[in-house]
Amino acid sequence: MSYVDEVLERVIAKNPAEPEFHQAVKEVLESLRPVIEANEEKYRKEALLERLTEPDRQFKFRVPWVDDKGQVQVNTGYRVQFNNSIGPYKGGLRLHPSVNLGIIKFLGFEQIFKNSLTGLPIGGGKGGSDFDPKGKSDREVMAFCQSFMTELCKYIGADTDVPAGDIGTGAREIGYMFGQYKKIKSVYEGVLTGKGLSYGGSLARTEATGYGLLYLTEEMMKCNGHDMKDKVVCISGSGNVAIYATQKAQQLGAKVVTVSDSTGWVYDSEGIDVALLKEVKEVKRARLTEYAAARPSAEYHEGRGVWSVKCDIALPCATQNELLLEDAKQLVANGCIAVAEGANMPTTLEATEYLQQNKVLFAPGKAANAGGVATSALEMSQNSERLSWTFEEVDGKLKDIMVNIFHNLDDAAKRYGKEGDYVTGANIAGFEKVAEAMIAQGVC
Ligand code: NDP
Ligand code: 2IT
Repeated sequence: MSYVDEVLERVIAKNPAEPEFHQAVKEVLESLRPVIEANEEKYRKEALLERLTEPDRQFKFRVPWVDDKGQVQVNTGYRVQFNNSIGPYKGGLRLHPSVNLGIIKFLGFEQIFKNSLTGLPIGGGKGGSDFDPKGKSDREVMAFCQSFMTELCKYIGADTDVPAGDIGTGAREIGYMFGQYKKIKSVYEGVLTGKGLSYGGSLARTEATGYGLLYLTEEMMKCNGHDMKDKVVCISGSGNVAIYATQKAQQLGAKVVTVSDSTGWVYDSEGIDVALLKEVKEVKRARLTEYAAARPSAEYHEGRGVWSVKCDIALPCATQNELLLEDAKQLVANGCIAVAEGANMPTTLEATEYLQQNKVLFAPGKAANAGGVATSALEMSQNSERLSWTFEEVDGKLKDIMVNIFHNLDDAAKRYGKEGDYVTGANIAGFEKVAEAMIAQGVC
């Protein structure tokens, strides 16, 4: 049996009931086959893939907090420190009722390669909880965040492990967590990124994932003979990534006609009104029905359906496995040119394969959404030198990083005879640096 197949079998057997983790490992290892085969003896002897697929360590802990009625609630917290061979663990904290260990492991595993692709010194980690911030008062969210950080603070630090936002964790949650870390540890350090601007946050971090997604998409389009002007774009999600992807797509001359949330989606024939979307989602924390009610050109639909709308570019920006094979078929039938993943693993393996077979340009999340964590690393740099850079400076660096990522994965794909296969390119380019560092550092 090939080394890749052996390790895949072992991962599935050792990590039962973690389908998202299996899916993420399968995608990476399958596309690394040419590199692994070229170095099989060495990598086997080093047990490189066994080490890469086993987290350095993982924490699971109780998070008790008191709700507004005086009732004690209990959630489960997680932090998986996956691989720190190229820098301190870095990755977000997801707060969503669906969170379990397998989901955090898939996200942490993806983060290793994503962070490597940024070219910055950051390792891979991820955390979160099954706490649902939706419908909770600010006080309840604060109570949860303080309890969560009371335990998490034992394992993190500015040079050890630096968490940030993800689904359900935005500026409010990061603020409460930072306050609690500082209170317990008595250290003022850049232990979290995505902080508010008044206490060490970086300009452009809020926009970074969505903006970065468009910088990479624009470069991919350009290198394949297309531009962004007047392109019709379908976006899913209506959170941090979706909002700023919409904004940048419009700045580049495209027209974004959809956004969605977990209950429904909006089609806006005039193009999404970003100011209204921000008001509904960032200020009121309301449902998309409120957007549709305030906008005559918008239709609201219950359930899923974003990928049925005819578009040139599709940008899934909500969550994992939200773009299925049937959606991929619909996109191809509608003449879609490009799909770029703002979310982590939003496209299933079958859907990705179908899109690639049908010549749709496909940018995987670990490359396309790396702008968020890259700008987090820029926030860490600013915290270390106790300075803050201008919006233009950070945004300029972000754009350079995203353009570089695209060319690195394009070159890696070409080196292995897989021109245009950006999934393979991203996995190879991300893996090479981590593998080299792991081998150089010996058995650890
Ligand atoms: P937010 O919490 O700000 O927004 C998430 C959006 O996705 C909301 O519109 C939410 O709808 C929707 N959503 C979440 N879960 C589901 C679900 N199970 N089914 C349907 N819709 C869902 O998160 P972000 O925008 O930060 O994150 C979106 C994606 O981007 C995630 O995959 C995340 O891992 C990834 N990402 C985020 C980065 C960042 O910097 N924030 C960086 C890189 C990747 P509702 O409000 O109804 O729940
Ligand atoms: O998935 C991701 O890259 C993030 N949620 C951002 C992580 C970070 O450390 O900024």
